[in-house]
Amino acid sequence: MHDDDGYDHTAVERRWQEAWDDASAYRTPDDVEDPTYVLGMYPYPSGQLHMGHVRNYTITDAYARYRRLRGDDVLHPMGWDAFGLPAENAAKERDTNPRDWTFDCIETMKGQMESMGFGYDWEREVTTCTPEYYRWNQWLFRRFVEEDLAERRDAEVNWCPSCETVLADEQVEGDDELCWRCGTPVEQRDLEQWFLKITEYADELVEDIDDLEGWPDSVRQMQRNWIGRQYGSRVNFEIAGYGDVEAFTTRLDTIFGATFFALAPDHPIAEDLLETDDAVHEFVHHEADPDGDEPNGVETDLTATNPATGEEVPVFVADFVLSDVGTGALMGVPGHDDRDHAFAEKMGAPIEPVVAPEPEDGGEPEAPDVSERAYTEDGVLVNSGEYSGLDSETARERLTEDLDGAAHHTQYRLRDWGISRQRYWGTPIPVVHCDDCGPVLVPEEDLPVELPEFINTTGNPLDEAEEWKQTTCPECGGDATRETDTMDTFVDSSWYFLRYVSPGLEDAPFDLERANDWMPVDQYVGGIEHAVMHLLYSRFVTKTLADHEGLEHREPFTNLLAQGMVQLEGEKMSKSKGNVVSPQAIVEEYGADTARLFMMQAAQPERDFDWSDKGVRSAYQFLTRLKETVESFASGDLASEAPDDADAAVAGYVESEIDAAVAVTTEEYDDLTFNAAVREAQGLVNTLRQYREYAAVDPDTFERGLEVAVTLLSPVAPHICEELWDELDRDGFVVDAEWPATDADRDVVARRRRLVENTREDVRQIVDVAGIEDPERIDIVVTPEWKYEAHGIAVESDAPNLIGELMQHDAIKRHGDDAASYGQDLQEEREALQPVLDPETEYEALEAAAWLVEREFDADVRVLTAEEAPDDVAAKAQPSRPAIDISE
Ligand code: ANZ
Ligand code: ZN
Repeated sequence: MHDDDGYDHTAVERRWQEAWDDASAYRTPDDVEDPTYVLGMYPYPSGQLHMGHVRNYTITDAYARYRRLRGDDVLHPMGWDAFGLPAENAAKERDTNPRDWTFDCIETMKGQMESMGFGYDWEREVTTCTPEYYRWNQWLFRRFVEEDLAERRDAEVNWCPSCETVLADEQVEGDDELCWRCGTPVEQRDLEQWFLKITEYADELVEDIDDLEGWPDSVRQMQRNWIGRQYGSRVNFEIAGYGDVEAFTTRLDTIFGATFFALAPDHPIAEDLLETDDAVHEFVHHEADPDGDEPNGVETDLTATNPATGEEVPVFVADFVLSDVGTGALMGVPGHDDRDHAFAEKMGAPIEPVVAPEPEDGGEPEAPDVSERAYTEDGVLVNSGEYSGLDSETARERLTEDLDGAAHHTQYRLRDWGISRQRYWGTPIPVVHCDDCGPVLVPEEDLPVELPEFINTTGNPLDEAEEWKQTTCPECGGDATRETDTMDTFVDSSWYFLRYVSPGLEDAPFDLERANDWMPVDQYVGGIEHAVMHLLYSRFVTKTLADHEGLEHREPFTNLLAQGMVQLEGEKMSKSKGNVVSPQAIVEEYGADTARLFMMQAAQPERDFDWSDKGVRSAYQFLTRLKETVESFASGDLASEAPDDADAAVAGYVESEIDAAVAVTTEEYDDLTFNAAVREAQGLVNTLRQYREYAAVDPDTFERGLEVAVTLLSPVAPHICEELWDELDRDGFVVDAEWPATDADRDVVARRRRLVENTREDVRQIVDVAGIEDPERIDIVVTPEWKYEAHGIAVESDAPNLIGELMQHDAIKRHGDDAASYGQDLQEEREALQPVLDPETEYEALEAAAWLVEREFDADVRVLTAEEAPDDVAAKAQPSRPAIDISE
């Protein structure tokens, strides 16, 4: 127990975790039809649940619980992204093996998840490093090869000549690119590697982003940028001795300003030149720095013919020309491209304007001054021969048609997905190499190809597992060796969400029929760091399964929430910075419910927020108060004298606040704005506490309030709510309760509350300004009916003469000068007018809230209609702004 004024959260949490467990409360039976699928990105089992995980999984858990309360079947599984380099490194350091290390980590983290009260169906747990799982990666790989969606080709890897091993990018350190183990400068080597042809789906992957309306715009944009589709043209420049050389451009309209031509350092022509040209050799091998801020290059002896002008332009080898973009060659237009401008300035190439801004009202286009900087917009062509005067768009079309060998071309930034990794702890690529037959797929009946025992070595352990490596060729039966590369772990996570549907299935990766019923994931939640690759690969694999395996869904995740970071003093919590708050310590001191409540109330889930001990304590205090409120009621402490009429009026207010709380939290939970949902539910608890202090409580109203509050808070703080549900003598678990119903409308609720708040504020002002010490009676006077009518018309109408329009209504016109002057007021405020409550609702809302004013000022409070009040008072009232009359 924490301190005197807390509660025994450890006992409460343990009790309900056991009870849920005994009842298998979170199982999703296989025969449910179409559960709401709520999924958090599965973690890498590093050994410790950190605050980022806790936030991620609390969001998911709260939403899953909310959907259950709404009556949905829910699928809410959890698993482990269990392959990966850190386990291999840890195993090497500790002289154990990655498998044992990983399973130890999983056990610890699973215990931590259980202590957080996350309601997972653990019978659907998926662990990617088990042969039962990764055999399906191998199956998938086979299917990709069979469908011609996988291919083996040369690709560069990082190579440490001293360790004689391939290094992952994260094992190459610093700008000098040194081996993490021995500090030797890393080299690049070409190795044969496997690629999945995601580029064949590039168009669909971009186009379908438009339909992902449940995703954050930022993520959609990041996906678009990553795919980087560009429409442009290919165009040929002739280079003596090499013939036509192709370049890709999005701005063929600028070709008259192409004053140089540039080749990537590994363009075939550059590679040819460096044999004989020392300067090119020096540049390519020692100076080129594609990641540098400045463009660098070297001039060659070659010239290229600009096909539009017929002029010879210099040819450079330049490091800002990327070998895997377009054709690895570009036409340089310094007048209209920033990089080309910087390069031309440095190398002394001419800079000429050939596109001018669109002239205003039919004047002549005027060439822009491009000496200092490029003009990069579209416009009207100048200095471009017969094309001068055309707009950029038209010019691109014409030039693409007219120039010899030019053609439309769509270019993508997206590259095929290289999945080969030269490491142990991953899925073995199911291929054997035979001298006679080449690379041969391991037949399906021989899957899985299991990992051999781990060997602690500097190189790839699979290379040294001699016995495992030696095998026979499935095609010719001759001697062969196994592929020693394993798969990128993004392969594991590209379809794991399908495995949860039928986790134990032995003859297929997933039950197709059930996947068709249960997919897509309705709500996916995870970190923004996975916004590009993981989501893109998952989308790609889903599309291939739709094309080749009968999956009826082409997108895996309908709604996506990218949660913000948990920070400490404005900085990301991280082990290396030593600024982590351990979830375990918080759970011990305050309990999981407090940790969860604090996280959810601190900010909207998408936002970053700062960890705050004060916030944690206040969450804990709130739960303690909630518990006290329920317990004192349940133990009969509230039984007082019978409620009188005044008490009944207060009860009426409380009833409407209960409905209001249901209406508001429902909407907030639907939007996953848990902070607002929690705020509202906490407000209800406070209202109940004020109620019991001020009035003789109606037990039915109070009990309903408690029951509702406990239900509304249960998604976020499930243990204590379960305890209090029990305390209130309710049947079953609160987890299985029914979400409270209400007819209350959110907008009406907001207007009622604004009305009450403004009125209370007005009373305070008057008391203050008039210096009233001890008000005896406060009259709140509601506006006469006709003003509502006039206000309603003013909100709706767009007639230019509002007063004229108002006077067409007899009920308004009848009030003569008053009507005209009120009409004038409305006319002046017209833009800012908001809809208001109808008169009855307004009267009722003020009447119900009168006790709040009464309590605050210790005065008699009356709510009067305009007819009941003196004319001069009633005349001051306006819709949603009652008149106030105070007597001492
Ligand atoms: C001429 C030109 C004129 C271009 C102009 C742009 C503006 P962005 O810049 O993202 O729209 N490009 C072509 N191949 C390249 C390669 N291998 N490496 C680096 N850059 C390459 O991308 C399209 C432009 O990138 C292309 O259009 C080309 O420069 C350049 F005023 O051609 B442009
Ligand atoms: Zn063979």
